[in-house]
Amino acid sequence: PEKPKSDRIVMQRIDSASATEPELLETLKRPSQKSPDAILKIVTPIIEDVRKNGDKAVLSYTHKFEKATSLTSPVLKAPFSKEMMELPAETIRAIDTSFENIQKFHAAQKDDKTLRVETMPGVVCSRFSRPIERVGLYVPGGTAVLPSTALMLGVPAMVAGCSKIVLASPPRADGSVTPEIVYAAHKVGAESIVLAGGAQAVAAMAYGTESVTKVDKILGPGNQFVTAAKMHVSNDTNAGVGIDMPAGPSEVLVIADKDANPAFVASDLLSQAEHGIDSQVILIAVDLTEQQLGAIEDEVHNQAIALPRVDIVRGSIAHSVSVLVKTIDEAMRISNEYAPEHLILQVKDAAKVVDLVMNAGSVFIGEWTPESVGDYSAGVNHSLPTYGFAKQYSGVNLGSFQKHITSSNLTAEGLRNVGGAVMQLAKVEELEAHRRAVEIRIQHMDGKK
Ligand code: HSO
Ligand code: ZN
Repeated sequence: PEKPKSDRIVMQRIDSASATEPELLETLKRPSQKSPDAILKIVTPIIEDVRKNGDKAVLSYTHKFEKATSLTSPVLKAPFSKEMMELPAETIRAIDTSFENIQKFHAAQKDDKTLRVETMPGVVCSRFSRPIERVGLYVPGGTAVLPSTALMLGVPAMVAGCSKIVLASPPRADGSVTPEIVYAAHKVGAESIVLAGGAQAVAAMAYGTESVTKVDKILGPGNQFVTAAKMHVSNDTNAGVGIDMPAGPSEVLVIADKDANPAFVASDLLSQAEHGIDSQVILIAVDLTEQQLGAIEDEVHNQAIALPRVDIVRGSIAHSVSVLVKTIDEAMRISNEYAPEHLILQVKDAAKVVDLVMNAGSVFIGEWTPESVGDYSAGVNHSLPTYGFAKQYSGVNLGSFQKHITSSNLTAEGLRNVGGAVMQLAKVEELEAHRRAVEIRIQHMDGKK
């Protein structure tokens, strides 16, 4: 029997031809997050507690929030036992295949050849990269287990050559970690798994405890508490810890024209919608007839009601939108303004449209490229900028685990060539010691002692 209309899982529509620009932007607004101040009020005392009381504090939060009351240590050290990573052969194969593809793609991002430029005769500037030594990788718990996130963070860390890889993930109520995550940790050569989630896990890795290794950078997605904690510790100059990027709820923007298969389009929208009720999915329909758009909407509804996570989907579809536009240029203008974490191009000559992409975390090109291949196994990273941060941030990549160090190396001739400019600017800035550091050497060359 037909479902009553009100039960229909359908995205709100907006027609760019009749809507004003502010109206359009208003509909494309991300679902609002809790006020950062409110969240900070909750996480700050937790962070302080862990900083002061170390393991004891971490354990007490894990007992309380994860109900893992049997845990006596917040850390599982490598080597991990075989029993902890017992998995069906097909899961092992899937993790291995994904691991290899992610490894290949991130290894190709290596730039370990030193970049060397002689800017003037005798003035050589170089740049080389070094791994960040100790990294902390946060793998969220919550409504889904995410071994894929352990791979997306761990594999590039391993490829970059980070010497200490620490994973953190909230344990299950029995105190254990899902075997998939342990196996991923084992494959990337993690030294330990911190059995904690939330702000307490972030604080433990930022400051270190009796048993948790202090790290230099914390990466990985998480809820608002994790994100607030990452921001807080990265602002504490005494912690000396960096973070990857601010994180918000997940999102996808699909651009579809009349060549697109409605069932494929719907399946991509729903893959993102099932992540969480705060996820947002946007469809930009390029010059579709009422019938074509209706076909996509029917697919969204029909596929959604068959999903185990249909209730989550209902939540996210409620703040999701279909935007009707006439041309691909208009679609891309809106997409670039929205700056989606994932951009899916289900349009004619999709590969050419990539030239128009200015802001996006990762692009999925053509009808045979669902987002899920990138989420798991193609080789690209799935830890991407959300909430519009694709305008200024890149997703996690090899460079996220490296520093670039520069060097200069001058000959006497080089110093003569560039010294005049240096001395003049030092004079302008009235920094006399700077000026003399050049002058003293030039006098020395000239034999004036
Ligand atoms: N789509 C998510 C990543 C993920 N999907 C993990 C499945 N597992 C990132 O936005
Ligand atoms: Zn996903």
